[in-house]
Order: sequence, then C-alpha cells, then structure tokens
Amino acid sequence: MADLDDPMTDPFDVARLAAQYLAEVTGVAQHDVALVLGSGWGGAADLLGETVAEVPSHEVPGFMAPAVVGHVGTIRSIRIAAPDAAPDAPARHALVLGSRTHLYEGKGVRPVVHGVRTAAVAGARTVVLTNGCGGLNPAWGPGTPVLIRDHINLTATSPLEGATFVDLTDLYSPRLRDLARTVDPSLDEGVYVQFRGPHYETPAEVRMAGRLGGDLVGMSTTLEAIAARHAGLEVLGLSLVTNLAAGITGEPLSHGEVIEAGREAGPRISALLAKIVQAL
Ligand code: 8IG
Repeated sequence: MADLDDPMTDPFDVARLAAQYLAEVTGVAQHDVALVLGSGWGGAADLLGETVAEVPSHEVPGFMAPAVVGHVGTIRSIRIAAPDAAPDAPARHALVLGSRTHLYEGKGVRPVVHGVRTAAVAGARTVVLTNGCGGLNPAWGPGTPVLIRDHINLTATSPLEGATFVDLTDLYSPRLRDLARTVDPSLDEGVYVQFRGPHYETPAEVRMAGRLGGDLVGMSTTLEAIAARHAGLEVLGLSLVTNLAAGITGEPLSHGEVIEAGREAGPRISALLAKIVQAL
C-alpha cells in the first residue's frame, strides 16, 4: 500500500487512492467543493444539505485518526442544498473533512495537507479552510468569525517538495471573500499567523505577530492553503476567534475556554458557512 511516510512515495498517488476510495464508498463520482472544519465549525455539515455518506477518516488511505478532543473524525459527502435564488440549479456535492492532522502532531507535513490534495483529486475546485484561533484585535470578542485575507507561515516548513515555486499572491481568493461578504457584510478580514504549537504563544510572540502584520494566531490552515493553491484549488479561509491571544487581556488561555467559545458560536457561524457554500 502506498505510504505517505515513505519519502519515495508521491503524496499525490496516495491522494488518488483516497479519492478513488471516497468515490466508491460514497457513490459520488465527483465532489465540487471541500470544507475543512476546525474548532467551532463542526455544525456546518448538518446545515449544508443532505448527508449522502459518512466515512471514518482513518479508513481512507493516508488519513490519520484525529488527535484532539472536540474534533470530529469523519469525512462526509453532502449534497449541497440548492440556494433559494436558484432552486433548480444542478446538484453539487461537498466533501466535508471533519478532522485535520496538525503539524504539531509530529507526523510531518504530508498528512497535514493530504485532505486538500484528496479533495483536489476528487474534483473540487474550491476549498473552504476553517479554524479556531486567537485574535489580536480587542474588538473581536470570542465567537467572532473573520475572513482570512492573507497569512504569515511561521512553521519554517512547506507542503511542497523540491523546486516547486508557487505564486501565493491572492492565495485567499478576493472573489470568494467578496462572495462571503454578500452573505454577511459585517465580516471583517485579517492576516492569519500560523505557529507550530501545540503550546499557545507567549505575550511577546503575540506582540511580534502583531508587529509583523498579523491579526489572528493559530496552529493550522497556512500549509493547507499553500497545498490547495498548488493543487489548483481556489481558497476561502474563515477563522473563528475563540479567545483573545495571550497577553491581550492578561487572562490565561485554556483549551476548555476555546471549546466553550466554539460551542456558543457554533450555530451562528455554522449557518453563516452553510449559506456561503450554498452561494459558491
Ligand atoms: I482555538 O490563541 C486557538 N488556537 N496559536 N493561539 C494559537 N492557536 C490557537 C489559539 C491561540 N486559539
């Protein structure tokens, strides 16, 4: 079996196996859009449309079991409900990746981006990357969704191997950000800074992120966005601010607080995300 861990394996070969497996078990030959649901965003799947099939992630070639409590370990195929404005539009299908592998798990970069590569091979043209994160802007209280405008990758790594030079100008599609704002004109935008984690930042690191031009701090998304662009996907990034970043308020951060903010904001942001996907 093709193994992502083997440096001789082409990770796209494993993505092809995964996409083929998903097509077989879901009965959906082609998916149109993929979603990666991070902390707080899990409820969106139920609002998107009718679930056609649900598969435990670790049964799909190249996927790992989830490592974090509060993350859902399944991949779902969902028939996207037609938007009110176009009830007779042709059926579209979403591939919903309910768990992600994080760089901090120490399994390398390939597993981190395997989901978006699989989505690209499965036919997706668009990927929506969501996450829970810390916010630097005191006006963004816990529970505020923010569009990712750009990112700063502080992981010191890349999902691309060899001399693969990919343009990241407009990585986070201006077209899709505009479209999201047609659903909710109040959505703000920010620059997402990815740290490796799993520890949260020190207050000095948060100040550094701010001076570098960052607005949001987290432990995911940027490597997936790079891999998505490389694979030809148009990227929409949505962050849920679940906590103010370390040192902004002086209060300590807790994983419990993060989960609770996600739970509280869940129904509201899930409805927002479902409407955005229906409008894509
Ligand atoms: I949820 O404050 C969540 N994820 N790095 N910092 C980092 N990741 C996060 C944070 C945070 N909150």
